[in-house]
Amino acid sequence: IEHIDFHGLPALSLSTRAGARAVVSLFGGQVLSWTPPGGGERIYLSPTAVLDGHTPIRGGIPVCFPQFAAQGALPRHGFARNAIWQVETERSDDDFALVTLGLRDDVASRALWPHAFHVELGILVEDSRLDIEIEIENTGDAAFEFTAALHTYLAVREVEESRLEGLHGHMFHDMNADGQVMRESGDVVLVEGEVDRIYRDVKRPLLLREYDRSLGINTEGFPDVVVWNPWEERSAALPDMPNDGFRRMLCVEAAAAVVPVTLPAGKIWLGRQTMVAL
Ligand code: TA6
Repeated sequence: IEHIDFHGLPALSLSTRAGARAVVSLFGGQVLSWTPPGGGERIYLSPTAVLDGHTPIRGGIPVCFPQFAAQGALPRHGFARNAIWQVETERSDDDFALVTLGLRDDVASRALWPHAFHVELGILVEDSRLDIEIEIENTGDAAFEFTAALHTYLAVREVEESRLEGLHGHMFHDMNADGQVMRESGDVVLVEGEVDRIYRDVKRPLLLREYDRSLGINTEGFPDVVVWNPWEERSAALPDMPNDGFRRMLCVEAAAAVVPVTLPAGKIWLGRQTMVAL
């Protein structure tokens, strides 16, 4: 585990003897890169992402908390993605590297959201696996509600040739059609246009298949899966993504988005997303 400067942002580099590596920015508590041993990059980071330490970083794995998207009065996707996280623990061995980052309420967060909390984000690199665990603790004396997501931007060779398996039969809210509820009828989800969907109650593991590699995705605690690709027009309208950026990415996000989580005082909520490069 090394403390590095990533284009001006303080970051941690986690690596193993077998050659796995991940980069995590303290701004946002955001994974920016992950390469399993002997493999290519699995996380999309926009080449035109703004790395000024204020603007949310386009790409990587933004942490959306305490609000997913624009579901409430907070800034889009909450404030955790533009907060500075603290390093809480670092542990490593030849075979694994684990860091935990922490975020607590402060004057700025309380001005937006009047609750006391401690979020602990554990990032583990081991073998061909990247495991992210988020623990949200209510450190105040009254219950609060939140929505959250690990807004994972997966790197793909060519989005139109990628197939996402495991969502067949699931209900989803189509965010491109005013949240209309539909049932997934396909065996695989193919991206051939703008996609912004929240799949509910997903308990099965997912598999993202590409022509020469695959990625297994497992979650715990997060009931929903968000699948997002901005496609041509919206990608071109995003100032921090190249015009053809949408071809190189697919967001498959572990989320608690549809039904807010109510967390009583003193309690901890846990969510986990594990990705395995195949
Ligand atoms: O997770 C999907 C989504 O909520 C989309 O609606 C899309 O706008 C995306 O997130 C990116 O949001 P951002 O605020 O980072 O531009």
